[in-house]
Amino acid sequence: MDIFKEIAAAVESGDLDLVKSLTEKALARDVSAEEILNKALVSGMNVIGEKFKNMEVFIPEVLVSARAMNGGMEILKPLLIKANVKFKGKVVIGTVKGDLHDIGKNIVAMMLKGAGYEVTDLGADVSKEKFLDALQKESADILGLSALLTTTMTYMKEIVAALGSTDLRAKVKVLVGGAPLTEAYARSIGADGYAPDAALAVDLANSLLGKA
Ligand code: B1M
Repeated sequence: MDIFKEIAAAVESGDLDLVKSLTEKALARDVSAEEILNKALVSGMNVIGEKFKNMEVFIPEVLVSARAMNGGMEILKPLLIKANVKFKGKVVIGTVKGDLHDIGKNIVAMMLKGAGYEVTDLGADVSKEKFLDALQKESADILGLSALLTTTMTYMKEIVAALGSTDLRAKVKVLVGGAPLTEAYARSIGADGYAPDAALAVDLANSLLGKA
């Protein structure tokens, strides 16, 4: 098996130590960080994303694979930054103000990273001011909003409205999700898209930015 397939398989099986050691091994063989990212880490995570979509694996497996992929990413990150590797796009994500539920949002953030996005995760209980600051600072392409409570999902409307009053709105696509949300609700608040789960959030991000 070539080293890319070995790393991808280790991501799939969620073996963090193996992902890290194989990533180091590939770098020692002068394989570029970009190739390891795309042909191994992202490719392994894509397989998990597809399996999750098809209900062949479930949230615990996705989390374990994402953690393993992140282990490899941590090793590659300084090299990717140095090499000025192009990410697919920049995402600012968070759970909205008043809401502490962050498990689903964390999965979405990890899957987006796994798919080649640069992700700034603002955590939970995030105000509109904090989202707008981060979008400006990061020159982000996508704003990802998560909410798990019927009482906090309404705050998304305020965030989209606040964004709409700035020049940023022309560039930033708004992607929303969380158990109480629906496509119709997303449309009613002026979001660009709604995803019911993390794998579909990646598909939607790709289609909003016109990426493969
Ligand atoms: Co709370 N809680 N909780 N809770 N909690 C729910 C959401 C609830 C449905 C339970 C219930 O009553 N049956 C209910 C909400 C009811 C409602 O609003 N109608 C509820 C409540 C009421 C509360 C409190 C108010 C309870 C209290 O204190 N009286 C309180 C509120 C605290 C607050 O936020 N201010 C509270 C607290 C908590 C804990 C802190 C104990 C804990 C959260 C821990 C944490 O997240 N760090 C917790 C938990 C764990 C839950 C349940 C059990 C599980 C939520 C979860 O993590 N699901 C939940 C009941 C349930 O759902 N069965 C419940 C797994 C996760 C992977 O799924 O988050 O849906 P989910 O994410 C999915 C998709 O939605 C989507 O992709 C993810 C992965 O596939 N998605 C996105 C999510 N974000 C996305 C963003 C996207 C795209 C897709 O684009 C950006």
